Amino acid sequence: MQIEEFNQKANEVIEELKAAKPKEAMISHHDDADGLCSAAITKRALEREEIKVKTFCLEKIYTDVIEDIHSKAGQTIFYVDMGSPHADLISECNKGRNLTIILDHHDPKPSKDPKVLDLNLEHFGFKGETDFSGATCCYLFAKALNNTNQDLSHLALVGSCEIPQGFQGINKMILEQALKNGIVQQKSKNFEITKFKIRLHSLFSKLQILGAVGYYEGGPEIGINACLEGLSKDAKDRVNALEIRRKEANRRLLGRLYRERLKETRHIQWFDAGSMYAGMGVARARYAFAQISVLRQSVKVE
Ligand SMILES: [Mn+2]
Repeated sequence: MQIEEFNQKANEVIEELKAAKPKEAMISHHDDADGLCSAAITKRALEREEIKVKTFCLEKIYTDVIEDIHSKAGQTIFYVDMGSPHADLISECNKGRNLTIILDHHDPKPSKDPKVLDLNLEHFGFKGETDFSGATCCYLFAKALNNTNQDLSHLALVGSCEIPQGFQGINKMILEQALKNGIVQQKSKNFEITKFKIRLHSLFSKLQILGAVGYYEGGPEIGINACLEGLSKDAKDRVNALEIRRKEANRRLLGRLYRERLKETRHIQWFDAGSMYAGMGVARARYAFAQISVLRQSVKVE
């Protein structure tokens, strides 16, 4: 079975991790809901092993950031919901200096450094577009590390809400187990996280806003905390404020778009959003493009 091959490889990685006896680890994670869930699962799992954790949110992989992270030696570094497509670059920067563990679902490049270990389930025959998310990969790693981490299964499911086809393959198994353990409950057509009384998709959409729109103002940390402790009143207020700001920026963008039309070259159509999305991280561009593609179906996103 493919999943057994994953578990075997995960156990080897866990042995390396335990042999390194790290006091602390760094988790680099993506800024969307899946990235936040991935970071939350990995953080809690490592803290349960008495490893202190620093999280580091990235909207994408920047070469100079990777070079900087790996310039030091003797660290324990995780890349979650990111890293696989850059396993070659990470290997080049690492040069055997740091134990680096990748838990991701994006199309992987091969690692060239024996200290850069990629547990992407694509290496075991699963499809990262439909069968599992970054959070699923983190969850399976966490469960292999310690079975008590099964109580984090809701986060694998929240992160997997980014998969349009729903819970399939490994995710379907995780959902069934989570229902059996009472971690989630069926509420008509939806699933609710039992201890937080919030639907999986509802937490997902709030995390999308916290991570991407709130990127420069502590949104990712608030989101990770909400994954582990539930959504506090403060976190809810923050989501609402960010959502209002995002809608306002989109409204202004659409207004200008109608007035100025898209500029066109042969292959791309583009529009300068100026500073309308200032302070929101690269999410601004994604939201802008998403809006534009609704308007103009012919526009290519990114
Ligand atoms: Mn993802």
